[in-house]
Amino acid sequence: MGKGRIPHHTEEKMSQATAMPPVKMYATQVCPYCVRAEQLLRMRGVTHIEKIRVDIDPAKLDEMMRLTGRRTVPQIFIGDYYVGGCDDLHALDSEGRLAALLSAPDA
Ligand SMILES: N[C@@H](CCC(=O)N[C@@H](CS)C(=O)NCC(=O)O)C(=O)O
Repeated sequence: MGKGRIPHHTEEKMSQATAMPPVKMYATQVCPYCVRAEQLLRMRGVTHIEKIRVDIDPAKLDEMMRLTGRRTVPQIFIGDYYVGGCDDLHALDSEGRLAALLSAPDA
């Protein structure tokens, strides 16, 4: 690392913090749909996903069901915007609306 440079991972977090709303995903450890959703988010430039593990925290499962009315994972939020699950995320992307959401300062 060059003199005066900040570590790469810190730069990533900072650039996302200024350019993107936070991305939150309710998930379980074994979950192919969560992996698929995460892959798409990464492809669209998301460097940090706050993962909330509903399989190890029943209170978080309750919270997820209260907020979304659903019990499957993933359940994804971009800022305050509720996206839905993996299929919903892909649909949003196909409609060309995901990039706009990710670039909104406060979705
Ligand atoms: N159509 C949903 C499917 C999600 C799904 O089936 N997730 C699995 C885990 S990968 C799940 O939550 N299964 C538990 C259940 O169906 O109750 C999506 O796109 O998110």
